[in-house]
Amino acid sequence: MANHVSLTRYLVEQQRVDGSIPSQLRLLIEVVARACKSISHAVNKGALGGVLGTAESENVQGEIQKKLDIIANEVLIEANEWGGHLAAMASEEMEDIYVVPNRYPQGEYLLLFDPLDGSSNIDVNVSIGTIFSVLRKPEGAAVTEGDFLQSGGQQVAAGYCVYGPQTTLVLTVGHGVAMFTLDREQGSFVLTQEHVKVPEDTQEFAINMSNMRHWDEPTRRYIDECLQGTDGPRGKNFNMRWIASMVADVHRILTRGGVFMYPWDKREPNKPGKLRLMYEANPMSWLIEQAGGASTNGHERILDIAPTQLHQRVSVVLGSKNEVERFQHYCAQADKAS
Ligand code: AHM
Ligand code: MG
Repeated sequence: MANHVSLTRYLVEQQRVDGSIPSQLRLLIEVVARACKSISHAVNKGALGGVLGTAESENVQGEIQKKLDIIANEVLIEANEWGGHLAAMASEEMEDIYVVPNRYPQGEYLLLFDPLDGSSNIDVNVSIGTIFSVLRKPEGAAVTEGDFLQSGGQQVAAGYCVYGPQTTLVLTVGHGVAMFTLDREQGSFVLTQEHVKVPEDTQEFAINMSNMRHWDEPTRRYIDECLQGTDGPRGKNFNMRWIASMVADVHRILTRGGVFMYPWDKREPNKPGKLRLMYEANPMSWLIEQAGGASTNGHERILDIAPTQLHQRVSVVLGSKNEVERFQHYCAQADKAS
Protein backbone atom coordinates (compact mmCIF):
# COMPACT_ATOMS: atom_id res chain seq x y z
CA MET A 1 0.00 0.00 0.00
CA ALA A 2 1.25 3.46 -0.90
CA ASN A 3 0.97 4.88 2.62
CA HIS A 4 2.93 2.04 4.25
CA VAL A 5 6.05 3.29 6.00
CA SER A 6 8.65 0.54 6.30
CA LEU A 7 11.19 0.40 9.13
CA THR A 8 13.90 1.45 6.65
CA ARG A 9 11.94 4.50 5.52
CA TYR A 10 11.12 5.45 9.11
CA LEU A 11 14.82 5.31 10.06
CA VAL A 12 15.90 7.33 7.01
CA GLU A 13 13.25 9.98 7.69
CA GLN A 14 14.12 10.17 11.40
CA GLN A 15 17.74 10.79 10.47
CA ARG A 16 16.67 13.66 8.19
CA VAL A 17 14.47 15.24 10.85
CA ASP A 18 16.66 15.10 13.93
CA GLY A 19 19.95 13.51 12.89
CA SER A 20 19.57 10.92 15.66
CA ILE A 21 20.31 7.82 13.57
CA PRO A 22 23.78 7.72 12.00
CA SER A 23 24.09 5.22 9.15
CA GLN A 24 25.94 2.59 11.24
CA LEU A 25 23.20 2.70 13.85
CA ARG A 26 20.55 2.43 11.14
CA LEU A 27 22.28 -0.63 9.73
CA LEU A 28 22.49 -2.12 13.23
CA ILE A 29 18.75 -1.64 13.87
CA GLU A 30 17.87 -3.10 10.47
CA VAL A 31 20.08 -6.13 11.07
CA VAL A 32 18.52 -6.71 14.49
CA ALA A 33 15.06 -6.43 12.89
CA ARG A 34 16.08 -8.97 10.23
CA ALA A 35 17.29 -11.35 12.91
CA CYS A 36 13.98 -10.92 14.75
CA LYS A 37 12.18 -11.91 11.53
CA SER A 38 14.16 -15.16 11.42
CA ILE A 39 13.47 -15.83 15.11
CA SER A 40 9.79 -15.13 14.49
CA HIS A 41 9.77 -17.77 11.70
CA ALA A 42 11.43 -20.32 14.00
CA VAL A 43 8.95 -19.54 16.80
CA ASN A 44 6.02 -19.90 14.39
CA LYS A 45 7.15 -23.33 13.21
CA GLY A 46 7.07 -24.64 16.77
CA ALA A 47 6.88 -28.43 16.95
CA LEU A 48 6.99 -28.66 13.12
CA GLY A 49 10.48 -27.10 13.15
CA GLY A 50 11.71 -29.29 16.00
CA VAL A 51 12.52 -26.17 18.00
CA LEU A 52 10.52 -26.83 21.18
CA GLY A 53 11.84 -28.32 24.42
CA THR A 54 15.00 -27.98 26.44
CA ALA A 55 18.55 -28.06 25.13
CA GLU A 56 20.01 -29.87 28.14
CA SER A 57 22.42 -27.02 28.84
CA GLU A 58 22.52 -24.21 31.39
CA ASN A 59 23.21 -20.53 30.85
CA VAL A 60 25.45 -18.35 33.01
CA GLN A 61 22.58 -17.79 35.46
CA GLY A 62 22.29 -21.55 36.03
CA GLU A 63 18.96 -21.74 34.18
CA ILE A 64 18.15 -24.63 31.85
CA GLN A 65 18.27 -23.35 28.27
CA LYS A 66 15.50 -24.03 25.79
CA LYS A 67 16.38 -24.96 22.22
CA LEU A 68 14.91 -21.66 21.05
CA ASP A 69 17.07 -19.68 23.53
CA ILE A 70 20.14 -21.08 21.77
CA ILE A 71 18.74 -20.73 18.24
CA ALA A 72 17.75 -17.08 18.86
CA ASN A 73 21.17 -16.32 20.34
CA GLU A 74 22.95 -17.79 17.30
CA VAL A 75 20.68 -15.97 14.84
CA LEU A 76 21.46 -12.62 16.49
CA ILE A 77 25.22 -13.23 16.55
CA GLU A 78 25.45 -14.50 12.97
CA ALA A 79 23.34 -11.62 11.67
CA ASN A 80 25.34 -8.94 13.48
CA GLU A 81 28.98 -10.01 13.41
CA TRP A 82 29.94 -9.23 9.81
CA GLY A 83 28.31 -5.86 9.04
CA GLY A 84 31.08 -3.64 10.43
CA HIS A 85 28.67 -1.77 12.71
CA LEU A 86 29.54 -3.54 15.97
CA ALA A 87 32.59 -3.93 18.19
CA ALA A 88 31.09 -6.61 20.44
CA MET A 89 27.91 -8.21 21.72
CA ALA A 90 26.70 -9.44 25.12
CA SER A 91 23.83 -11.82 25.71
CA GLU A 92 21.87 -13.13 28.66
CA GLU A 93 22.69 -16.59 27.29
CA MET A 94 26.50 -16.17 27.12
CA GLU A 95 28.88 -15.88 30.04
CA ASP A 96 31.40 -13.64 28.26
CA ILE A 97 31.13 -10.87 25.74
CA TYR A 98 31.40 -11.83 22.06
CA VAL A 99 33.98 -9.66 20.32
CA VAL A 100 33.51 -9.29 16.56
CA PRO A 101 36.12 -11.62 14.96
CA ASN A 102 39.23 -10.07 13.39
CA ARG A 103 38.18 -11.10 9.90
CA TYR A 104 35.42 -8.47 10.01
CA PRO A 105 35.73 -4.71 10.46
CA GLN A 106 34.93 -3.42 13.94
CA GLY A 107 32.28 -0.76 14.37
CA GLU A 108 31.61 1.75 17.13
CA TYR A 109 28.58 0.15 18.78
CA LEU A 110 27.93 -2.50 21.43
CA LEU A 111 24.80 -4.66 21.26
CA LEU A 112 23.23 -6.38 24.27
CA PHE A 113 20.28 -8.75 24.09
CA ASP A 114 18.02 -11.21 25.79
CA PRO A 115 17.55 -13.39 22.70
CA LEU A 116 14.32 -15.04 23.85
CA ASP A 117 12.61 -13.51 26.84
CA GLY A 118 9.84 -15.45 28.56
CA SER A 119 11.44 -18.83 27.89
CA SER A 120 8.97 -20.63 30.15
CA ASN A 121 6.22 -19.71 27.66
CA ILE A 122 7.88 -21.16 24.52
CA ASP A 123 6.46 -24.65 24.76
CA VAL A 124 2.96 -23.49 25.75
CA ASN A 125 2.48 -21.16 22.76
CA VAL A 126 2.24 -17.92 24.74
CA SER A 127 3.89 -14.63 23.61
CA ILE A 128 7.67 -14.39 23.96
CA GLY A 129 10.18 -11.90 22.56
CA THR A 130 13.66 -10.54 21.93
CA ILE A 131 14.91 -7.52 23.91
CA PHE A 132 17.88 -5.42 22.77
CA SER A 133 19.94 -2.45 23.88
CA VAL A 134 22.62 -0.49 22.02
CA LEU A 135 25.52 1.42 23.58
CA ARG A 136 28.40 3.32 22.05
CA LYS A 137 31.83 1.74 22.53
CA PRO A 138 33.96 4.07 24.66
CA GLU A 139 37.15 5.39 23.09
CA GLY A 140 40.15 3.08 23.47
CA ALA A 141 41.83 0.13 21.88
CA ALA A 142 40.50 -3.39 22.39
CA VAL A 143 36.91 -3.80 23.51
CA THR A 144 36.48 -5.20 27.03
CA GLU A 145 33.62 -6.26 29.26
CA GLY A 146 34.11 -3.01 31.17
CA ASP A 147 33.06 -1.07 28.05
CA PHE A 148 29.55 -2.52 28.48
CA LEU A 149 29.17 -1.30 32.06
CA GLN A 150 27.37 1.91 31.17
CA SER A 151 24.15 3.09 32.79
CA GLY A 152 20.85 2.75 30.92
CA GLY A 153 20.86 6.52 30.40
CA GLN A 154 23.73 6.02 27.91
CA GLN A 155 21.71 3.81 25.53
CA VAL A 156 21.50 5.08 21.93
CA ALA A 157 18.80 2.64 20.81
CA ALA A 158 16.64 0.06 22.57
CA GLY A 159 13.68 -2.08 21.74
CA TYR A 160 12.05 -5.45 21.65
CA CYS A 161 10.25 -7.71 19.24
CA VAL A 162 7.25 -9.57 20.62
CA TYR A 163 6.27 -12.87 18.96
CA GLY A 164 2.55 -13.04 19.69
CA PRO A 165 -0.62 -13.14 17.59
CA GLN A 166 1.30 -10.48 15.61
CA THR A 167 5.05 -9.99 15.48
CA THR A 168 5.66 -6.41 16.60
CA LEU A 169 8.94 -4.52 16.80
CA VAL A 170 9.02 -1.62 19.28
CA LEU A 171 11.86 0.88 19.08
CA THR A 172 13.29 4.02 20.60
CA VAL A 173 16.35 6.01 19.60
CA GLY A 174 15.59 8.67 22.20
CA HIS A 175 12.83 10.55 20.38
CA GLY A 176 9.71 8.70 21.50
CA VAL A 177 8.57 5.15 20.84
CA ALA A 178 7.42 3.67 17.53
CA MET A 179 5.81 0.29 16.82
CA PHE A 180 6.17 -1.76 13.62
CA THR A 181 4.11 -4.82 12.70
CA LEU A 182 5.63 -7.60 10.60
CA ASP A 183 3.85 -7.86 7.25
CA ARG A 184 4.46 -11.53 6.49
CA GLU A 185 3.51 -11.26 2.79
CA GLN A 186 5.93 -8.39 2.19
CA GLY A 187 8.49 -9.70 4.68
CA SER A 188 8.94 -6.22 6.16
CA PHE A 189 8.19 -4.33 9.36
CA VAL A 190 5.59 -1.61 8.75
CA LEU A 191 5.08 1.40 11.02
CA THR A 192 1.77 0.94 12.83
CA GLN A 193 2.05 3.40 15.74
CA GLU A 194 4.14 6.46 16.49
CA HIS A 195 4.40 8.67 19.61
CA VAL A 196 3.34 5.82 21.90
CA LYS A 197 2.10 7.15 25.27
CA VAL A 198 1.62 5.26 28.55
CA PRO A 199 -1.35 6.72 30.46
CA GLU A 200 -0.21 8.30 33.75
CA ASP A 201 -2.87 6.47 35.76
CA THR A 202 -4.02 2.89 35.58
CA GLN A 203 -6.24 0.29 37.23
CA GLU A 204 -4.13 -2.69 36.21
CA PHE A 205 -1.04 -4.24 37.79
CA ALA A 206 1.23 -7.16 36.85
CA ILE A 207 3.10 -9.15 39.48
CA ASN A 208 3.66 -12.83 40.23
CA MET A 209 1.27 -13.15 43.19
CA SER A 210 2.64 -16.57 44.15
CA ASN A 211 5.63 -14.75 45.67
CA MET A 212 3.43 -12.67 48.00
CA ARG A 213 4.67 -14.25 51.22
CA HIS A 214 8.25 -13.29 50.31
CA TRP A 215 7.60 -9.60 49.52
CA ASP A 216 8.92 -6.64 51.45
CA GLU A 217 6.62 -4.13 53.16
CA PRO A 218 6.26 -1.51 50.37
CA THR A 219 5.34 -4.16 47.75
CA ARG A 220 2.87 -5.77 50.13
CA ARG A 221 1.31 -2.39 50.94
CA TYR A 222 1.02 -1.30 47.31
CA ILE A 223 -0.64 -4.54 46.15
CA ASP A 224 -2.80 -4.87 49.24
CA GLU A 225 -4.25 -1.39 48.63
CA CYS A 226 -4.96 -2.27 44.98
CA LEU A 227 -6.72 -5.47 46.05
CA GLN A 228 -8.99 -3.59 48.47
CA GLY A 229 -10.51 -1.88 45.42
CA THR A 230 -13.34 0.60 46.00
CA ASP A 231 -13.40 -0.34 49.71
CA GLY A 232 -9.76 0.67 50.28
CA PRO A 233 -7.64 3.83 50.23
CA ARG A 234 -7.35 3.79 46.42
CA GLY A 235 -11.13 4.04 46.01
CA LYS A 236 -11.11 2.10 42.73
CA ASN A 237 -10.96 -1.49 41.59
CA PHE A 238 -7.83 -2.96 40.01
CA ASN A 239 -7.42 -5.72 37.45
CA MET A 240 -4.41 -8.07 37.39
CA ARG A 241 -2.44 -9.62 34.49
CA TRP A 242 0.75 -11.71 34.62
CA ILE A 243 1.98 -13.25 31.37
CA ALA A 244 5.42 -14.28 32.70
CA SER A 245 7.02 -12.79 29.57
CA MET A 246 8.29 -9.32 30.36
CA VAL A 247 8.06 -8.38 26.67
CA ALA A 248 4.37 -9.23 26.58
CA ASP A 249 3.60 -7.49 29.89
CA VAL A 250 5.53 -4.36 28.84
CA HIS A 251 3.84 -4.41 25.44
CA ARG A 252 0.43 -4.36 27.12
CA ILE A 253 1.54 -1.46 29.34
CA LEU A 254 2.82 0.52 26.34
CA THR A 255 -0.53 -0.14 24.66
CA ARG A 256 -3.00 0.58 27.46
CA GLY A 257 -1.09 1.45 30.65
CA GLY A 258 -0.47 -0.52 33.82
CA VAL A 259 2.33 -1.23 36.23
CA PHE A 260 4.79 -4.14 35.98
CA MET A 261 6.56 -5.31 39.13
CA TYR A 262 9.33 -7.83 39.67
CA PRO A 263 10.58 -6.57 43.02
CA TRP A 264 13.29 -7.88 45.32
CA ASP A 265 11.90 -10.59 47.60
CA LYS A 266 13.07 -12.76 50.48
CA ARG A 267 13.46 -16.01 48.53
CA GLU A 268 17.12 -15.27 47.84
CA PRO A 269 17.78 -12.15 49.93
CA ASN A 270 21.25 -11.59 48.47
CA LYS A 271 19.89 -11.33 44.93
CA PRO A 272 18.72 -7.80 44.10
CA GLY A 273 15.89 -9.20 41.95
CA LYS A 274 15.20 -11.72 39.19
CA LEU A 275 15.48 -9.60 36.05
CA ARG A 276 18.74 -8.53 34.45
CA LEU A 277 19.70 -4.89 34.38
CA MET A 278 21.55 -4.83 31.07
CA TYR A 279 19.34 -7.09 28.93
CA GLU A 280 15.87 -6.46 30.34
CA ALA A 281 15.49 -3.59 32.82
CA ASN A 282 17.53 -0.93 30.97
CA PRO A 283 16.00 -1.27 27.49
CA MET A 284 12.45 -1.65 28.84
CA SER A 285 12.90 1.29 31.24
CA TRP A 286 14.07 3.56 28.45
CA LEU A 287 11.12 2.59 26.24
CA ILE A 288 8.69 3.20 29.12
CA GLU A 289 10.24 6.58 29.96
CA GLN A 290 10.26 7.57 26.30
CA ALA A 291 6.52 6.86 26.30
CA GLY A 292 5.95 9.08 29.35
CA GLY A 293 6.05 6.34 32.01
CA ALA A 294 8.52 5.78 34.84
CA SER A 295 10.82 3.00 36.05
CA THR A 296 12.50 2.40 39.41
CA ASN A 297 14.11 -0.23 41.57
CA GLY A 298 12.22 1.36 44.48
CA HIS A 299 15.07 3.64 45.47
CA GLU A 300 16.65 4.79 42.25
CA ARG A 301 15.65 5.43 38.65
CA ILE A 302 16.70 2.25 36.79
CA LEU A 303 18.40 4.31 34.05
CA ASP A 304 20.68 5.94 36.66
CA ILE A 305 22.05 2.68 38.07
CA ALA A 306 25.80 2.34 37.48
CA PRO A 307 26.31 -1.31 36.54
CA THR A 308 29.12 -3.28 38.14
CA GLN A 309 28.55 -6.63 36.40
CA LEU A 310 27.37 -7.65 32.96
CA HIS A 311 24.80 -10.13 34.26
CA GLN A 312 23.67 -8.21 37.32
CA ARG A 313 20.08 -8.45 38.48
CA VAL A 314 17.78 -5.71 39.63
CA SER A 315 14.39 -5.09 41.20
CA VAL A 316 12.03 -3.56 38.60
CA VAL A 317 8.83 -1.52 38.91
CA LEU A 318 7.79 0.27 35.73
CA GLY A 319 4.80 1.63 33.86
CA SER A 320 2.19 4.32 34.47
CA LYS A 321 3.96 7.28 36.08
CA ASN A 322 1.66 7.99 39.02
CA GLU A 323 1.64 4.35 40.15
CA VAL A 324 5.44 4.02 39.95
CA GLU A 325 5.82 7.26 41.93
CA ARG A 326 3.36 5.99 44.54
CA PHE A 327 5.42 2.80 44.94
CA GLN A 328 8.61 4.86 45.27
CA HIS A 329 6.95 6.94 47.96
CA TYR A 330 6.02 3.77 49.89
CA CYS A 331 9.65 2.60 49.65
CA ALA A 332 10.91 5.95 50.95
CA GLN A 333 8.45 5.82 53.86
CA ALA A 334 9.54 2.26 54.74
CA ASP A 335 13.22 3.32 54.62
CA LYS A 336 12.52 6.23 56.95
CA ALA A 337 10.66 4.04 59.44
CA SER A 338 13.44 1.42 59.63
P1 AHM B 1 13.87 -15.32 31.01
O1 AHM B 1 14.64 -14.19 30.41
O2 AHM B 1 14.76 -16.43 31.48
O3 AHM B 1 12.75 -15.79 30.16
O4 AHM B 1 13.23 -14.78 32.42
C1 AHM B 1 12.63 -13.53 32.50
C2 AHM B 1 11.15 -13.69 32.65
C3 AHM B 1 10.41 -12.38 32.39
O5 AHM B 1 10.10 -12.29 31.03
C4 AHM B 1 9.18 -12.53 33.24
O6 AHM B 1 8.64 -11.30 33.61
C5 AHM B 1 9.68 -13.30 34.42
O7 AHM B 1 10.85 -13.99 33.99
C6 AHM B 1 8.69 -14.31 34.93
O8 AHM B 1 9.17 -14.88 36.09
P2 AHM B 1 8.32 -15.89 36.99
O9 AHM B 1 8.28 -17.18 36.24
O10 AHM B 1 9.09 -15.95 38.28
O11 AHM B 1 6.95 -15.30 37.16
MG1 MG C 1 14.45 -12.47 29.86
